[in-house]
Amino acid sequence: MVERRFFSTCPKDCYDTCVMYSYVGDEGTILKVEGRRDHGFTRGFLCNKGQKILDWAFSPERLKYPMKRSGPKGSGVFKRISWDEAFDTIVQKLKEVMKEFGSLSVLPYDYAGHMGLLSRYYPYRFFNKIGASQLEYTICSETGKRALNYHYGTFAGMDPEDILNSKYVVIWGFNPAWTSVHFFGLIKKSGSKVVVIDPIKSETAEHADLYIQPRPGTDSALALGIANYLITNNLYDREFVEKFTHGFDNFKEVVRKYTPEKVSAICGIDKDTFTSFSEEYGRTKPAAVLIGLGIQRNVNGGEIVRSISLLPALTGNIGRCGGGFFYSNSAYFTIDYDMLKGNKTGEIRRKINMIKLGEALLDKNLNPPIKFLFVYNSNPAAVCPDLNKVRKGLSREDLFTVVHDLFMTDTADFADIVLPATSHFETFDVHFTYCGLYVSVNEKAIEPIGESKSNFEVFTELARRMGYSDIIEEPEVLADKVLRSGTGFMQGITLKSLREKGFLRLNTPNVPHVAFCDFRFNTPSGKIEFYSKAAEADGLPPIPDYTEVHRGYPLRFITPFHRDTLKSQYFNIRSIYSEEGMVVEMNMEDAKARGIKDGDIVKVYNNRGECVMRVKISSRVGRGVVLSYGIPWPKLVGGGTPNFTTSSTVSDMGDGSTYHTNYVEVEKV
Ligand SMILES: Nc1nc2c(c(=O)[nH]1)N[C@H]1C(S)=C(S)[C@@H](COP(=O)(O)OP(=O)(O)OC[C@H]3O[C@@H](n4cnc5c(=O)[nH]c(N)nc54)[C@H](O)[C@@H]3O)O[C@H]1N2
Ligand SMILES: Nc1nc2c(c(=O)[nH]1)N[C@H]1C(S)=C(S)[C@@H](COP(=O)(O)OP(=O)(O)OC[C@H]3O[C@@H](n4cnc5c(=O)[nH]c(N)nc54)[C@H](O)[C@@H]3O)O[C@H]1N2
Ligand SMILES: [Mo]
Repeated sequence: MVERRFFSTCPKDCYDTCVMYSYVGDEGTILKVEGRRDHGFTRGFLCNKGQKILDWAFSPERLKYPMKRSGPKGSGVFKRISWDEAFDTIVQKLKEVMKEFGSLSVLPYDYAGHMGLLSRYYPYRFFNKIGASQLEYTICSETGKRALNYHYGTFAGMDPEDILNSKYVVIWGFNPAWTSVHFFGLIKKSGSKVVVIDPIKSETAEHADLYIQPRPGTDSALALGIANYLITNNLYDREFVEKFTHGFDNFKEVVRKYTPEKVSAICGIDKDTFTSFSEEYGRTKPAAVLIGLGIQRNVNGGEIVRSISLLPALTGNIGRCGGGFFYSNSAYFTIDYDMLKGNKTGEIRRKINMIKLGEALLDKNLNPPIKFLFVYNSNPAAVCPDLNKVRKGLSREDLFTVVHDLFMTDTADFADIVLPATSHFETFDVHFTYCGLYVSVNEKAIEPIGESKSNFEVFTELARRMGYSDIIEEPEVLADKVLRSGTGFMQGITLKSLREKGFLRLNTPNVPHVAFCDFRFNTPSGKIEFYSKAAEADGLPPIPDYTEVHRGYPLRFITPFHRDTLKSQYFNIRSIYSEEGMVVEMNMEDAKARGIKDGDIVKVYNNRGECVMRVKISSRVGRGVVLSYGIPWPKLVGGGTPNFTTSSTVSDMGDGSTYHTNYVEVEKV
């Protein structure tokens, strides 16, 4: 048998973006995938989901042909149609809606189902061309990005490979043992002392040298308290602060009130643990602070990230090998996104915040109303907060919905037209990451399964039928053009150079890259700003401070990611996700107080909705906190999922999601 080998990249929305080979046999099927050992960050190791990616790509449940609705909205009853009929229907309906209600009545709804540059951004050309409403991408990381920008002028931080040079690593509201296994591997390999700060004793925390369990949402007080301790005890880097920062004296005034006693009372942390940790952090260099994406999904998530981010500046860990902060590194990949997305200079159209999809669909005063929804790369009927509203909105008979996906998701059940999507094995793309500093290519290895089409093909054909030939390009030509538009560390990367090895490291001055090694900061003062005028201009305190969050129900419900699933993906693949039903973890005292025993079936509820789950009595959570991992498909679990209870309230900056600021009650059923 002849095997052919192709460059492949995992397209999932994960920090690691594994670079691999796919092997194709005689019959044109993928025989296996293999992680690339020569890749500096992912190093040949694949996570459980990556090892079983073929079970996902070749699942018998893959959608194989277009369908149109033949039952009531949301019933999931469809009948097969041809692509020709599907495209005709979409184009006709689009023209009709645009004529009657205007282009703003069209809303694309997408996120990160496929992270390839073309799969993700080329469709924007189409929606920019027609002048549709714009979706605000607030669901994941926006809050923290805004927060870091205020103080550093960017959110890009440490190269994960630089962690090998660290002596002390503080992992704050981040669970890399599950969500970034390669980064976690490097942290362990570094041999540095690891501290984990998280209200959940996560898998990452299980591996820590020191675990600190604050009350959820109180991290600002903790960080400002550490700052106060370091200043009071002369453990901060005075020289660095004088040379490279702005507003220190004002900062010092604000943090004064966060004495060890006060921090202990607010955060529920033992005073001695607090002081010995602060002491050790101040004395050990270089020290890294890894800020999770999970931690900022809170109503005060921006203030939390701002407060934490100032610690590396105070201790002079910035611009130093093995020191600094890490959050998301997507900002290192500087290309001409406007060209790729077809953005028109200066044009701002109506924006719809993606976490408020339910409200937007149900808003009687929205003018024009949303009449046409095109969903691709996303599964809002599972991943959005406040799902009762979302599902009610999607049920509107006067809303025309197209869903392009590989599977019949809950969202697809609400569609008028369902389109089958290809997996990455069936399409070409180019990938960046938000962690490791690499660009990689994903070659098309096999022909599409059934009649499925890639995002690129769908939007090319739609553009053709609408007469928008000016936005159409050949995928490889566009990919090369996009790479060549690169500036900074992207310079010199072309499709040809990328295809020689399948991946390339960014052209950073050092390997690993030392963030801020030039000590230049893209802020108004050119320094790290303890005091941010930009924040002030946005109506925020110029110096971060702690704010207490109002609670409606007694228990805080935290719903982070599961090891074996990827957001809502893989819940339908039994070989990858095999848990029976949903589990809510609860502290013994909280359970006792409610007459609940291990294994009981309970209802977790608030005024927005409910979900029925099995209780696991667990020491992973402290009093007042309940936990459930993963974002399952509602139709696969029945009885509701956590997102029926989560809130669409926006965060303090960037209008981001606030999944973890969610108060509930739990009751035996
Ligand atoms: N296996 C797997 N990996 C994934 C994903 C997946 O679904 N599965 N999803 C990917 C995506 S889209 C993302 S955005 C990243 C997210 O990556 P992470 O940020 O690691 O993931 P989360 O699980 O959302 O949250 C991390 C931690 O934040 C904590 N947290 C919540 N609120 C607070 C708080 O107030 N204070 C503190 N200190 N901690 C808090 C939670 O308890 C949780 O342990 O992971 C990516 N990787
Ligand atoms: N409770 C709770 N909910 C959360 C979060 C949380 O922490 N807690 N985190 C939030 C976060 S961080 C995120 S990023 C969002 C995730 O939001 P999404 O990005 O919407 O999540 P996915 O579950 O990955 O859904 C992507 C869909 O795209 C499909 N898809 C995959 N590849 C392709 C392709 O090539 N083409 C097309 N057309 N479709 C494709 C997949 O099959 C899948 O159904 O969820 C959020 N929801
Ligand atoms: Mo995310």
